[in-house]
Amino acid sequence: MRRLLSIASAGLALIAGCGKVAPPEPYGAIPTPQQVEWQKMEMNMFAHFGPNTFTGLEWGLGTEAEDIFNPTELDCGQWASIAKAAGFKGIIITGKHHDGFCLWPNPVSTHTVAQSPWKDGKGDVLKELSEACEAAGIKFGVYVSPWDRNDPHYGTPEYNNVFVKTLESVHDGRYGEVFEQWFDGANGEGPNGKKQEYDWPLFHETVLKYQPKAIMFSDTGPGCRWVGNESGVAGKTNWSTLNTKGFTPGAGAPSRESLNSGDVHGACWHPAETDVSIRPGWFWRESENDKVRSLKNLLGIYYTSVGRNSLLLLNVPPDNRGLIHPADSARLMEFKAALDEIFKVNLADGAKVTASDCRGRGFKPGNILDGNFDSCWATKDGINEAIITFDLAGEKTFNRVMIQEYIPLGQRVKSFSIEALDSDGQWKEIASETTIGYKRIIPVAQTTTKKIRINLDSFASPVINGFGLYMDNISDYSE
Ligand code: FUL
Repeated sequence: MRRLLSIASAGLALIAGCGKVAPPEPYGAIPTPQQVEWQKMEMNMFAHFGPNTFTGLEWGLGTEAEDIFNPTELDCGQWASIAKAAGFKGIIITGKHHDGFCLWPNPVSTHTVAQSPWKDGKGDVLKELSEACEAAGIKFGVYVSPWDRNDPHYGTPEYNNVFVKTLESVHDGRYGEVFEQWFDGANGEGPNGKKQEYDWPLFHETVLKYQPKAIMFSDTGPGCRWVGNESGVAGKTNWSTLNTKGFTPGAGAPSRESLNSGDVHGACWHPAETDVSIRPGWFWRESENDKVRSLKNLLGIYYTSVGRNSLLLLNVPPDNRGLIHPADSARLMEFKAALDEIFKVNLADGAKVTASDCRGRGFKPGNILDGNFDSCWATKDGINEAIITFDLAGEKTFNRVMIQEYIPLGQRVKSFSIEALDSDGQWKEIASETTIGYKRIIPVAQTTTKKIRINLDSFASPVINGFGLYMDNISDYSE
């Protein structure tokens, strides 16, 4: 019997030997499955809305009377359908900004929609927006500012408990799943002139207790990190890894450079989120209706955020009626139409893909073009430098090159260059870059060629799962 069993297991081993080879070991810090899903969202909408929408301030004082909040035509269904049509996968709303006013009836505050005349104090913006997002098939997220210029407890240890209760009333399930909690690091003075010592571990623990899948944004994650500026520009070198030991959000944050570029070999997977407003301010004001970013400006931001291994969080602030103003929605539709047009045809489709090395069955170079996120090309262990060649289906003309690393196994490529075969049969370098990550889109000079190749230098076997060549006739963006 024992002999039979060992023959059977030898047979199984043989069959296994003919199967797919094992994937490379993960390298360095790696994302959680939620972080991978979050990164795939690529573009989300930010919605700054609250008393400032009615006063024109950027930072409310906290002393605004509650009756200032009275949108006449609030329609979260309109926000959600515009966001969806614009290609955003989720909306993050300022449930509470620094002025402390809560867009939901927060039971531990007396400075909320419940004290406002809007819907006779029976309204709840978070409820309306979460339901509208669900109906539109996009995700719902919140910004809840720890800095509070209204709460009388702010500046005392008790405030941390009040803030925990505030978080609980957003995250306990009454608004369904919250995909992202946005923690602003701002830590100014409260009504009594004191600053607060935030209990970050307690805040994080509270969110995760109710929303274990939520991504938490701050200068130090733990889900994703601030990109270090509010102008829409991630670093050309952009590691999704960051060292956070000894740092805190806000005044104790890592340097802006670190936030912008991440840290090579950083201990934590904290990918960059690029938050930027479509208008000069974060909140809507009448005087800025004619200052909405141009289409070309938005496309530039797309390249410097999504195109640089970052998620784009574009702020589109609803107006004082509670609607997205036509100036913003029209621009968003132009933006979406332009992205659709630019990325409609992948000129690399149909190419014959070869590589200087292949890990084996299951990792063939052709996987790069199959459109499946989870199928990729990789080299054998120990082969960290490699060349992938795309023999295009005829001569193609393009000015954008897109490449993707399979991030569930970490961010592995440290540098790469792109070469195109010129009409004399010589390889000519058209780009030389550092990091790739989830997605990199490189603007290159307009190039016409039959063959293109990527030279990769990696910390461990490179693992590539996407590649594209595109012609952008709209943005004229270059670096
Ligand atoms: C900043 C805030 O102070 C701004 O008002 C805005 O909310 C921006 C997104 O984050 O830190």
